[in-house]
Amino acid sequence: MEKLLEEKVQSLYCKDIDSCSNAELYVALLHVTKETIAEREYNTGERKLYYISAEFLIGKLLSNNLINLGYYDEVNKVLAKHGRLLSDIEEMELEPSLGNGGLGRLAACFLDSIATLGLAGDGIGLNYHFGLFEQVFRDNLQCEEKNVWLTEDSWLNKTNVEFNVEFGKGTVRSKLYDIDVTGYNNKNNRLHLFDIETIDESLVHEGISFDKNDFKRNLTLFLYPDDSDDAGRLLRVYQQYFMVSNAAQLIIKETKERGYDLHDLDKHVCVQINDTHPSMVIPELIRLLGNEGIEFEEAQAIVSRTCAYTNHTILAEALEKWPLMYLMEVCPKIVPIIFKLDKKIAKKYDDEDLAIIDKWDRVHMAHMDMHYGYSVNGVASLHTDILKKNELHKFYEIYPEKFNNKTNGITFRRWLMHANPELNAYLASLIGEGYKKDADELEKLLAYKDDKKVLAKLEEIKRNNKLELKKYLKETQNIDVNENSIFDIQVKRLHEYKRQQMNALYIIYKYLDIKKGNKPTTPITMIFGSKAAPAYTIAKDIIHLLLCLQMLIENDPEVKPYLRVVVVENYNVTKATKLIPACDISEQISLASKEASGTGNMKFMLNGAVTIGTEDGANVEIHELVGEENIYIFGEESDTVIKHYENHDYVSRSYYENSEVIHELVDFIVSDELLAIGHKENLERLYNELLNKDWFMTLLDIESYIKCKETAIKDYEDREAWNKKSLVNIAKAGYFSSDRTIAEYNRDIWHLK
Ligand code: 26V
Repeated sequence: MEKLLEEKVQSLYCKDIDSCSNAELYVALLHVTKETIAEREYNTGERKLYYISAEFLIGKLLSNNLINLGYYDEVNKVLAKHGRLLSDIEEMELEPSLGNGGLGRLAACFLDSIATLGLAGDGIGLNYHFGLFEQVFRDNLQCEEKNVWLTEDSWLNKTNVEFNVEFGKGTVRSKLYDIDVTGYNNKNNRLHLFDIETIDESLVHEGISFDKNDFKRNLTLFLYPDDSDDAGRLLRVYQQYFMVSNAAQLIIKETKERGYDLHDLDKHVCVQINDTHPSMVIPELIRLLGNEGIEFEEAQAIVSRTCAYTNHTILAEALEKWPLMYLMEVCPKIVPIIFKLDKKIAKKYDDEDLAIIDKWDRVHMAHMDMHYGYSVNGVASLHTDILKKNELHKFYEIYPEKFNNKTNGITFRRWLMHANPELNAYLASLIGEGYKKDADELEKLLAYKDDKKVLAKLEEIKRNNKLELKKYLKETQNIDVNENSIFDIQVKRLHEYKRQQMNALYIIYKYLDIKKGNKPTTPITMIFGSKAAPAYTIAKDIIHLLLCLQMLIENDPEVKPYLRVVVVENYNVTKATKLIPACDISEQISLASKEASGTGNMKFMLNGAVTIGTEDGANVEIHELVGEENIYIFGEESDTVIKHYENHDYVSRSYYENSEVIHELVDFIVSDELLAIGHKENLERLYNELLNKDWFMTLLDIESYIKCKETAIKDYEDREAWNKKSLVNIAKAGYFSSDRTIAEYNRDIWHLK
């Protein structure tokens, strides 16, 4: 590697390594790594998977590719010889933000595991030029800016593949860019990102605003543009049809090139539909098979044996239903096919709840997937149970054999080996390298659960990671945190169901308690990171409250030594890799039944954080694995919550009126102290929301949450006992390797050889 790098900097800049800037070294390393990747083979197989997803939150790729190629340690050494750090060079890489959160990051972890397991499987998505917005705080409010990530030197490879995509109002020419996906000690796959030839970045004016009507120039500018107005929603349909039409054309082209008969498509191709964004691939594939001379009934049967659907949410508002009018404008050619698919169902089942097109002429994308795909899976055991029992019960009754669970996972290459090199090295020295290929081997760590030396070492590693984070927060946000405090972290998208507002109420509780003279033995640092959708008003108000609390405490010398609030700006994959290894308490406090799985919960556990959480999503499985004494569970369970919704009997105001504590905490949102810092309009709106709506039942669980968190904080004082909990969490995290998840997808759904 040293020689390759020396030659590269020579040829690019006529310099030696020592005289290169970090930016130059990054570009040189990018080229060397890409060339090394190009020397490896691609996975092939009788049957090939296409994982279609509107989001692939891949994060920076340099370190991960080096890990997967087996050059990570070597490159670190070479750079160290020249007095340089790979972590500094990595700072030069721009992070693509091609995803919103969990769903997109899951797709990225899956690509890593698919390649690592040696399976032939490519991703298909869109090449958003600015991805998800960059979050900037101004005046304690979230503002949005475009996120630039495309530069001349990048991981994208140009290809010669181009297709026509016909919309109702004209045809666009697509262009395909590929990013190679490296398997860990294995061959490569590809991430295919489609773009349009006529894209025009100059359409973007201030922040993230742009002309939403000109689809020939704006189609791939942003990920999920603001869907609070019709133009935004319509553009989303344009993006979706563009994605699946390209996907279907690519699948047919490659299948022919591989020498197979399209009548046998399902024997050689398998399509995983990641949430409903790519659902139109079903009618589009049927249409294209029709063009190839296969009549409708047969084409439909072939496609139904090819496509499988993953559901990622039970939130009704997140299940896509597109007005037929939109589809007629965007993709008129598949509308007759959707009609036919709907008619077949209507003939068989006289039940509006099962219809594809409802009486308001809305097309239910998930219904199309369930009727015309061969597999429907949820993403955690509780989630799949709720789908079967409640949300999708009628579909489960007619297609019980299609339903299955695939509990999510995360790639340990990024979330342990890259994010936490010190822990990774220590684990390898204790239990050998085996866990890197077989994550279950992490359980070998349990043999050391009473070993004082090991427990002390885990504590030392955690402290070093806190010091690293402290340095980073100082450099990036000029905030000085106390490395000897408890790091309590909630990082995830901002949504009311995730209940960051409940955590904010805890901060208020603690603040007032300290003011009363009850000082915590160990100081607490509450860290948040989250983006709110630009049009999601209450979510933005919650960010405002957190920023106001941060400011209130920063300016209060009485409280500051004991309690701090840090709101990290622009939370993304890069920041996650710095935050997660430094965490003591992992906040997973969604309203039970609402978080399909969560994957941050798994990343924290793997890095030795102890979870405080509800019995929701994959928390339930974490709880089962680590046992009662190694997790802090609170709050009402999903059955109770679901009943509250069914009976419409949750009234937040009565909790407020019946509890002095709750009363005091909620009132503080509009106290003189906070109004002096924040905006009346935002704080009052949030206050009223909690009192009059509180759709996600914050006040139902707040008291049990406070009690539980106080117990956790008290338990932290016995450091050895705490370190033991941390050890058990690491040891039991093996189940959440995405290698396990992908092996299950392959065993039960894909059947790739
Ligand atoms: C989408 C929307 C769109 C409209 C308004 C509100 C709303 C709320 C949530 C969503 C989520 C869409 C799907 C999604 O991202 N699901 C996440 O998938 C992760 C990977 O399976 C999983 O870990 C998370 O629990 C789940 O929320």
